[in-house]
Amino acid sequence: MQVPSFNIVEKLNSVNFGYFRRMEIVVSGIRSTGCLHLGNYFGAVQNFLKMQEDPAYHCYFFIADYHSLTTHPKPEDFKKNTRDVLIDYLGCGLDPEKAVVFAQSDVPEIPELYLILNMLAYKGELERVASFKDKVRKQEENVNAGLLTYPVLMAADILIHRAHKVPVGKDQVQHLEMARNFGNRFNHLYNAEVFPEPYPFNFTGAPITVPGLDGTGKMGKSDGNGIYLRDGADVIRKKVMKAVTDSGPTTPNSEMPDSIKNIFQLLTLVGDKATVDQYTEAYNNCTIRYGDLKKQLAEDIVRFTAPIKARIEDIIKDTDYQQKVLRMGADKARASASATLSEVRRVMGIQ
Ligand code: AQP
Repeated sequence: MQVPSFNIVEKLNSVNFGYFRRMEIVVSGIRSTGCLHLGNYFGAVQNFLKMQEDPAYHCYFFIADYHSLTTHPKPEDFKKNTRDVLIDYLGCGLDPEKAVVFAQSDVPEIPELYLILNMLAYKGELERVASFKDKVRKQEENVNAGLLTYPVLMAADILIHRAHKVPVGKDQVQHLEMARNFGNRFNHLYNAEVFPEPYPFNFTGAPITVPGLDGTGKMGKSDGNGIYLRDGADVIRKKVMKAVTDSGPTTPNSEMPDSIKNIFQLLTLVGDKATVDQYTEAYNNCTIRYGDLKKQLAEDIVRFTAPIKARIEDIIKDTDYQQKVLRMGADKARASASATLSEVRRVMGIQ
């Protein structure tokens, strides 16, 4: 593992942001393939909110709208999709005065770095990526090169700001390992310490996966199992009441099946400890009623998302503010990105 010494990191950061010297750079983004759900919130955004408040970090949070092109959105939807993620970010509490909030498509330095990193990424390793294999299974009629090189574009997103920490859910950990590989290969090939190694970050320790309630694994936009921050109370109640369960435990302290674990995991995220303990005890002594558990979970989700939803509704109306945030973010992101790209071009002999 090649970890740049503090002096190098300090020097690199001081190239971009003299006054942010000693801060760690944080970068993360969410694809504009739909509004944000609880998986995006607890896997990623919750950490963004804490990191933007922490003086140890200088944060870049972006809308990964180029990443959405793998599924060919209609031109008339492209900008709206970008705005939807922006609005949800702001509704969650991202503060453009504390973090750089920007759209990926406003920073042309990212695709240039992507092109360069593509020369260091090998077909075999890209084909082995779990998310690629998953997409090949799910959309076999559209296995385009953008899908294959998704981890390279993600590496460019991260390396362009020379990030140290990347708050992401568990599904992105493999991509991040590739970003480290590409950055290290670049440093090695050009005998230059341009890129520090970026690592996944989660305040709770290890990156998490928020499950869906259909018993099939992670909550996802394209899996049709999302509970969205914008969902109204009735929609949330309906979705939760449909959660997959079984006939209930018959022996005390029995192992929970995955579908029940998923309900408890969500309850742990949105509810209080006493409630989780109460239902765990009821499960363990076989008195649990899943209908009550689901009602509790639904009400806790409604309570949790209501203030976010209210802010989203206000921000939706304020298109000038949205525009202003994107413009300000683009300026700041480009300042950082162009400093990195100049260094990249210089060490490669391009300029
Ligand atoms: N279920 C999840 N649990 C924890 N973290 C999650 N993330 C997404 N779903 C979960 C995290 O959210 C960030 C954005 O990821 P993304 O842009 O790749 O979102 P996504 O993959 O579009 O989410 P979906 O909902 O799964 O979309 P589809 O279905 O289109 O692929 C990342 O940090 C991710 O870890």
